[in-house]
Amino acid sequence: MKSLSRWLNPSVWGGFTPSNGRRYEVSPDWIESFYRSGFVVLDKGDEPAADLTEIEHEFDALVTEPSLIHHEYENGFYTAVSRSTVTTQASRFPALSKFLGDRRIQELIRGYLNRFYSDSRLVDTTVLHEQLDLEINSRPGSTNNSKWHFDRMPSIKTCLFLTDVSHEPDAFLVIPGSHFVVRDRFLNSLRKNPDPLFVDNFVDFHAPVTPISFRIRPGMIILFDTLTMHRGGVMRNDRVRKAIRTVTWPPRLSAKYFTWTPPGEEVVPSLSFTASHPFDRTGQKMEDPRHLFAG
Ligand SMILES: O=C(O)CCC(=O)C(=O)O
Ligand SMILES: [Fe+2]
Repeated sequence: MKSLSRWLNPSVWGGFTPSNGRRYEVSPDWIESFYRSGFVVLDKGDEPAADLTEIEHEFDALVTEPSLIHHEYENGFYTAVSRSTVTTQASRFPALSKFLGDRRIQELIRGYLNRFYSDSRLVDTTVLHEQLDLEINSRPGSTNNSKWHFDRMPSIKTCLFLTDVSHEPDAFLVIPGSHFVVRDRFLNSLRKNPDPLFVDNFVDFHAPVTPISFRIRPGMIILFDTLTMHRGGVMRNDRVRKAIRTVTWPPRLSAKYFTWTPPGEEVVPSLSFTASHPFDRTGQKMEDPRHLFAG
């Protein structure tokens, strides 16, 4: 890899944009950078994080909401919420609804997906931010996702960090361009078994790699293609890390999604790795036929 700086396209971003008509242009450069690296960063810079306090209150209400299912891990707590739970109660969750309605983020996701589908109607009808994963880590040690991996359910995740984890040097890491390497492997696996839950997605590298490690400030947003190799950091102390990750599933798992056009310059890293799935898959099954490989 020549230089890391060409992967980074941090864009100063001034808060959520109202969805009521004002037109937002997302620069084609951002989408190109997203396509080539597998992620894009929206950094608020030093601006006061106006909406963040509100979002954190709404986050706290959802993670203690008795009607939702909460999961507790060794070093974390996690609640999955559907988009409609938030948007049908927009008066209870106004700040989260505004975040979900942010035009610039929506255009980035659609612009990105359009690079992988020739029929834009598929992308136009995709439900953006269909699920929200709310996670709290509060103890030192590994989080639930601290090993290098790519996700078995391909998606675009929009991560919004609510608390200051800039003191954690490795709060979140990605390997730029690795999504192109993973796409080929993924497609080969799906051709043998159309169920993505059987893809081996934890990665052991045979040689050192050069990841990007983010210094994460509150309000920072990282969008990433979950086929990009990534991992959460290891918490060094007991300060709280609160993060929202929205999940946008691609419209259809077809070969089209996994075959890519070369980005025009040498941006695909050479990665030598073995993939495995070191956890028990008994009882796991696709709930939704959309997520099965359609060939
Ligand atoms: O930030 C993290 O903990 C990693 C999250 C992750 O692996 C994921 O959301 O797919
Ligand atoms: Fe992941």
